[in-house]
Amino acid sequence: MQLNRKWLAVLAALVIANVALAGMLYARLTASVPDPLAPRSGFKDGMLHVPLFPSGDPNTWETAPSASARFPPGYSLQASWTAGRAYAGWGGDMRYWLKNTGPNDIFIYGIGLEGDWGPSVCATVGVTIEPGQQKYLGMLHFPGPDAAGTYNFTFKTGLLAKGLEGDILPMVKWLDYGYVANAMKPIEFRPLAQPHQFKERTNPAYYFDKANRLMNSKDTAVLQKADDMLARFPGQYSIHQAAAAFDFVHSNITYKAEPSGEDVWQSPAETLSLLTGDCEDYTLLLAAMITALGGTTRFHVETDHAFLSVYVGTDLPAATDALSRYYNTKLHVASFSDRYGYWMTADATDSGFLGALPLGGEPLEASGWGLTNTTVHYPVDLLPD
Ligand SMILES: [Ca+2]
Repeated sequence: MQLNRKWLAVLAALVIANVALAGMLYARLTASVPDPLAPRSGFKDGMLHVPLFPSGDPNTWETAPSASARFPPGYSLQASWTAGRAYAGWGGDMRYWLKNTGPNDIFIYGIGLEGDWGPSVCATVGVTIEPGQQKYLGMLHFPGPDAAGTYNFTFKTGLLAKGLEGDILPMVKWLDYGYVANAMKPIEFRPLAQPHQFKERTNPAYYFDKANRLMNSKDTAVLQKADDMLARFPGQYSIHQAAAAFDFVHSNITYKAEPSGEDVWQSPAETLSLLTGDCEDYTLLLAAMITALGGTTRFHVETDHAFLSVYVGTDLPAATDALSRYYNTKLHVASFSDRYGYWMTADATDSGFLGALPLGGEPLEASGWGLTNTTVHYPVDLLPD
């Protein structure tokens, strides 16, 4: 009996101690887990930098040889291209490469696209392609039809071919073949979308802290890459430099999906050394390069995706025109706007150019565009470090 009472007392003491401990733990847990979506204060006036919008053509094309041949030397070409998502009422874009599969040098002075839905767009270029070589010729942006559906287009190439003429003293002569067309190809234009509801929070603590901690624009490897952009586009921070940074990340980083359930964010330096990554890694690297060049960017979190936007100030038409000169084609761009001005979308993981619709962004039936495949949108200001 005595023993039982003793045990009961011990048990009671243990229960009390447990309850007290649980209470302390609860108090500690609730006190130390702040709301991960609590807003951080982001940009302040004077922190943002507008890029320059150079008025010149930043592309350096070769001069076309004069055409004086009397006999056709012959040529053989193989075209390849990548196309972005195309929408009725908005348009689409294609990047274009050409391989010289014949025995003679060729010179390409123009590329064009003709669609059976109406438009005909072309761009002046100047590129020599030797036998066996493949070269990038640039991008064409084209308007879309009014109605969604499958249409056909023809790619056109303005070309000269080189040959030798004369028996005793053979001379190099070029023949102008004009614009030659390849076979008709199908292209699908998607319909305009309906607006979509999602939760929006600006600068939520969890993402703000993580993205700002990792985005280091002072890293040596990042600065070196930024210097490469500056060598090609010297001078003050310009939209051409931002586009060159976009093109670098878009073309040189290989997409590597993470095992399901994992979500490791690489620093820009890590991504530069691995040359692989997924969406947030592409986004942080591009952010660091543009910040190193002197620009201002914002990180956008969606349900299963992340992309960047680049601050371009208040004159969106001037920004679009300068960017169109860089890409050598008249662009249709997507942007966000806020009290500071416009933020051009920059989804280097998924889109073909700076200003293209990001993954999950679609043109809307009413007007403009919107995010249509996400339940959240968290814009995160990336403060210069
Ligand atoms: Ca990752």
